[in-house]
Amino acid sequence: MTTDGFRVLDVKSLTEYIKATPSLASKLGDELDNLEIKEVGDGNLNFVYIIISTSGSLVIKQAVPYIRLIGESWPMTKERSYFEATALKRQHSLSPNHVPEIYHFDRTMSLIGMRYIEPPHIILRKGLIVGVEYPLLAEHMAEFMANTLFFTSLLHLTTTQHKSAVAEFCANVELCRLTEQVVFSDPYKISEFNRWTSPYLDSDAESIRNDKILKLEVAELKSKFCEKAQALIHGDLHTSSVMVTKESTQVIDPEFAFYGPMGFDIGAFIGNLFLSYFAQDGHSNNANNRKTYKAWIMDTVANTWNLFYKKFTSLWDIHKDGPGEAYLHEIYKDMELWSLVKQKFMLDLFHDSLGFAAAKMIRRIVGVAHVEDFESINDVVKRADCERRALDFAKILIKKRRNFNNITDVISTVE
Ligand code: ADP
Ligand code: SR1
Ligand code: MG
Ligand code: MG
Repeated sequence: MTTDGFRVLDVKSLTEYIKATPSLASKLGDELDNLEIKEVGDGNLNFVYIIISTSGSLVIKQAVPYIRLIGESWPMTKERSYFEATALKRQHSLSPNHVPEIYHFDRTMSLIGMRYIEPPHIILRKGLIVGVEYPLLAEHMAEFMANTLFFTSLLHLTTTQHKSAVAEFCANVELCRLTEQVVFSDPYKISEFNRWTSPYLDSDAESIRNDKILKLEVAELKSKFCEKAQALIHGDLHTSSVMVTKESTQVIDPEFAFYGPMGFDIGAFIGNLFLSYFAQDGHSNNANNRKTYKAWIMDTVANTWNLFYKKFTSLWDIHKDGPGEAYLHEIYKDMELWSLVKQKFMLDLFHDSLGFAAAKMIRRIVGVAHVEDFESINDVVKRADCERRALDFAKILIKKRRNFNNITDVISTVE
């Protein structure tokens, strides 16, 4: 027990905790004698337990005061749990079909109780590695992003509402600083935390550190990440933050949430689909060359952006004379001007999304935290080839992003 009342729970103490917490016990039908408890945390930061009784189930997620992937040598505030709980509640209210319900939050214990997203749901990244198609993924992710980003932005909020929400999430400083470091800084300098498929990518990593134009573009993206409080973003929307079946899509793990640039979420998701695309050649074999699957991934990238565009602009149209203070109806009601405003906003957002997508790709290949898409390719030469192609594409994407006017042109470049 620490002086602040926090203690790390284990299977035994978790049972006692649940017994003493009516909001959790009731989700298990108050059948607490033979609980099945399993720690399943495979993420980088926290501990996650699945708890099943004869009449119910739930998930408990507890933050510890360090980064699990690294260990106690890299301390990290456990207050991240507060921001995760607050964001989960807000996102669940805005996109109830795609965000699990929260049952309980204990700030002292940095502990969240939430819905168990039951099998056959699996982590999307794992489905992409084995080559499963998810026909509704793009539609669902577009809906999640359109709802959570539109309704928390100045397109829907007054500046007073927006400022107070920005202020609350401003305190998620340590998690933002972690992203600033591992996404926008470390990959571009020598850092003890960086790693890559060495020696095959040694010169690729070095050329990233020496690429002046690339570093100029990354500085612009970093400044947007730090300064553009556009909407409540998830902040870590990669393919391991999404659980799926063919019919259902659930977004988890928003502990990095804060008011930041919308393109950071769209880019994280699309960038991780690109990573999966480039990893496919490492998973192909004689029985399946993954060609059809790669085409499906590219369709999903295109559909995600196009459906997001449609849903987001349609929310904007519906609420054009609502409380949002960014573009007051009185000033922008002229049809031609209204159309120009939307076109410009969406094109800027598209370019931001492409830039962030590329930055997120680069960090996963030469930074501290890698992705299973590549790590599970056992043949290192093959893996390095896949990673190099992904890096080369990401560099083009960052540098040339403003030349793209639509997602089809981006996909032609990938292919
Ligand atoms: P971290 O913040 O450490 O990355 P995550 O929230 O991503 O933790 O959770 C880690 C793992 O726990 C996920 O990959 C998933 O397998 C499992 N998990 C997390 N939340 C749930 C949930 N609500 N239902 C089912 N499994 C979950
Ligand atoms: C030490 S960096 C750990 C990474 O894992 C999280 O999921 C975030 O992506 C973070 O950058
Ligand atoms: Mg996670
Ligand atoms: Mg997390």
